[in-house]
Amino acid sequence: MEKKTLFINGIQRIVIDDPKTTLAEVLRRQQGLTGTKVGCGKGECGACSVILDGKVVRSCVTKMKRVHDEAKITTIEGVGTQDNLHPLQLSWMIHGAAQCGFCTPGFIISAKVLLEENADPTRQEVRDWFQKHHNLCRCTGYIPIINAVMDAARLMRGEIKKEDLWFQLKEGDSILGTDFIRPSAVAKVTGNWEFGADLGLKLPAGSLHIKLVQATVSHANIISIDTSEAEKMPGVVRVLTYKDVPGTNRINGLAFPQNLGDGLERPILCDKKVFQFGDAIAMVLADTPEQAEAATKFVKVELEELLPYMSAPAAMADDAIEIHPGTPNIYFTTNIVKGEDTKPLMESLPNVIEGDFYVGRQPHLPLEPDVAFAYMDEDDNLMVHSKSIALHFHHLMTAEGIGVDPEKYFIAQNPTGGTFGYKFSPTIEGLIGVATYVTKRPCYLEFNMFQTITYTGKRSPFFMNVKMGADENGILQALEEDTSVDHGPYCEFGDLVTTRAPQFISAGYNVPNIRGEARTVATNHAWGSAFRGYGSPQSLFASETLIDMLAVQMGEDPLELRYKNVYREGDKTPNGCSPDVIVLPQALDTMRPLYKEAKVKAAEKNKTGGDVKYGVGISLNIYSCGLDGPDSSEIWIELTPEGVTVGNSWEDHGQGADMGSLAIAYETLRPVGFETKQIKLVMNDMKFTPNSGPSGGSRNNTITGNAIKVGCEMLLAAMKKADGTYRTYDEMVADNLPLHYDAKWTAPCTAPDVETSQGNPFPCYMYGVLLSEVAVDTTTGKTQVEKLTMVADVGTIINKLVVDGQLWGGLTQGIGLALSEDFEDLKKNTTLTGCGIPQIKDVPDEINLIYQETPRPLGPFGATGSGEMPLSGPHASICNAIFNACGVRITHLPAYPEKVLAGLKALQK
Ligand code: MCN
Ligand code: FES
Ligand code: FES
Repeated sequence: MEKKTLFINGIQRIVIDDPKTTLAEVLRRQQGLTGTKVGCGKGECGACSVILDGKVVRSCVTKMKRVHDEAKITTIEGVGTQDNLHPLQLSWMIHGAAQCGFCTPGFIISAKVLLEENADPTRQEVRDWFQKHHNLCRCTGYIPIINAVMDAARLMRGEIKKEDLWFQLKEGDSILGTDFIRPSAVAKVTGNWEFGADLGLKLPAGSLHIKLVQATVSHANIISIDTSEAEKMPGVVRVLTYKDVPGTNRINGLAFPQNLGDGLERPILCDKKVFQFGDAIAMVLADTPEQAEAATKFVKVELEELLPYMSAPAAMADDAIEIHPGTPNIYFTTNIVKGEDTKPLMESLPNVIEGDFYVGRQPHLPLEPDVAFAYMDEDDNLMVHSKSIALHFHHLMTAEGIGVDPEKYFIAQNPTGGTFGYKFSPTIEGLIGVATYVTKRPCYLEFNMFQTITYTGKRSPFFMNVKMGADENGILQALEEDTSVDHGPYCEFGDLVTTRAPQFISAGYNVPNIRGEARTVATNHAWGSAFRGYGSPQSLFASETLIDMLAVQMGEDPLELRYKNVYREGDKTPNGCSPDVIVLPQALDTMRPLYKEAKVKAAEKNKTGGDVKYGVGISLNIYSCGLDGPDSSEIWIELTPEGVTVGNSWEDHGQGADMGSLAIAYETLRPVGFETKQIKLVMNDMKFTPNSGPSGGSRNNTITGNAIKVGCEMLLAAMKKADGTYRTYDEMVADNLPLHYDAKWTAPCTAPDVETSQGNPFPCYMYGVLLSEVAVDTTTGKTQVEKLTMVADVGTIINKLVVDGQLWGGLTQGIGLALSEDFEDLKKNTTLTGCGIPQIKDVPDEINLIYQETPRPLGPFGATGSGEMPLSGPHASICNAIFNACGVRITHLPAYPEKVLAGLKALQK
């Protein structure tokens, strides 16, 4: 141990530290300065950046022995406060640059030093700075962050004033489509938005720390588990195995009736088998995390290793054993039967094209690692706080497994640093629930980044074969498709994602006749969980690449061939229903001149010769809003002396559930004239908030938005007097009228039939057309996306800052999906960079968004969703641009440089 005097945020502090510990640990644990976040813990993400003697350092890799006596340290808490914000913090709020907010303190700290060194940076200098200082963001696509720095610099140089930038709502005016700042922004930019790990440090004394004993192989029989040595280790309170679980020890995967398994194959703690790398075998509960970690090494697990099946084709092989004995590895099948038999048609059509496509196990890579804590409350209820984005689903899926009375069990969502869908599945809830329920003590469990990457769900790889047939005019007539979905060992929502193949292969086009099959396959690779787009990025990759290939084969322009075939009045989706609105011809019309201009620009650049080839590509982007069929959401609203309180479980990944709830309530209540500050939100604690459904399927703006609207309208109806004016709170009380209203909205939809995929599953869809401009270095095979332009139609925009951010962020994840992201190699793909997360230099500074706001008949104020559409097709557009640049057709993602190089070599032969 050593004693130092440090000046932290200008205040002299005596610090006693272990020189081997990190600055992040000292700041967070010893100083309580939890504004500094720890993401990767390995110097890769910059979330933990602080200023040490005038320089930006990553505190998670800065050992205290490098922090000298009298060092000056600035953390986010020292940059500005809620009442005295630094221009960077102001500008971050103004630009919506904090979505989940996990990267925000690190970025602001980093930018502060940049502006101290260079008061007037160019955009490129800002980008270079963040690249050099390893600042990563998974939510925003970096654009609003650069915008925020540029405007902060102008504010600091005195060229503009806050009032020039800050959107001020004139109370009573419509809030729709404005840059109103989300309620959580100020806490995020000041470091006061407390994530699970921050709250975990503030749990009461006597709380237990959990560390897991995890499988390091992918498939094995468990012979024995011996915890006796571990139990004797210092500080250890309990070592729990499956034998200690009071309940069934099974996660309920909510299997479809047609699923050949019972959906109960996933254990909370492994009992008979290990099904994948990272499976939890035992939990060590100790007084400190270090003691728990040390004891995990003393749990002896004897295994009989089995051959792992690491892909769908491997698990489908004739000689493959059943991963879950008694359930075939192919455990769910769905078909599509639309129109006439396609076989004779295909034979008669003049333009037929076929291809095999693969979209892999894209990792979600939120910067916040998975984390949860739990406690028994004063009424003996089990209270779990996690990153859940599906509170009521997770309750249903884990109560029996834990063995807790469902009436005495509640889940709340902590402020969450991004999930991108992985938290649609329970990850940690069963484990923390068991630990707390058994010990009756508060328990805390955090994963590090390695565990988060290797032991949470991933995008389900789709292996697709698709054949498309068009008549002599290029009008699509027939489609045949075959899809195998690798869903890892656990079935939850695997059947559902499989239905997305028939729903989204060829989405956007009127194809009158379709036949095909899709199946879900159990494997021993990472279990499949929802990932933004949920099956549409896989499906659209096949159809958006194939239509490009068809255009080339027919000598047609790819945009024009699409134009001929996109939905028009009277056309039907692959599900056989009418599209909600017709918007794609208009979007393509808007795109056409930009596309032509981009083609001319690329041709000009290519004329100069050289190793770098330039190209442009197009894709449709489409996704649905809602869970298939009569999806519903419940909310409540209450009139209070101060205004109204709205309660819902619109879980917030970081997308802006607070903003959506506030805006829709404010807008509906405008006849009464509540100010925004009179609308209080109570969100995401199922003890107090009703079942609004999960934050998946881009459903909440539509489904929960409608429920909020219905609730507000019920209140308005009650408040309305005969003369058309509205009762006050006091008048409502005097007239003995109810103040509290429970509301529900249900989509008027029917789930598709599993045998035919025909139905009308969704109330609305989101549409976009994306133009990608790329440069391919033919000596290295490396692709750089130089510019993206999207014409987007998400209906009426509820909040412009939020929607811009959703699109920029989603498109950037599409760049990752196209070029670099994967979780395949269990040795290499285990860090953020090892998984290919896009850094600022991988993302173009020009991502232009053009909106077409076609009102949706079933959306609140005509809005639909926005979250997932931007990740449905960008990889297809980028790969089409690679083909346009250099002739290499990428059909199996990612388009790693070596793959492009191999393609170039093959072309030369
Ligand atoms: N919105 C709007 N106007 C519209 C449409 C949407 O202002 N016309 C706003 C909504 O109010 C909401 C946001 O856009 O704040 C997204 O709305 P919606 O598409 O309905 O999606 P959900 O709120 O249900 O959020 C889930 C969606 C999904 S499924 C994933 S995955 C996802 C996403 O949102 N993960 C995210 N966006 C994310 N953004 C961040 N930063 N982090 C994630 O993990
Ligand atoms: Fe320190 Fe990622 S760089 S947490
Ligand atoms: Fe940057 Fe979420 S806002 S990681």
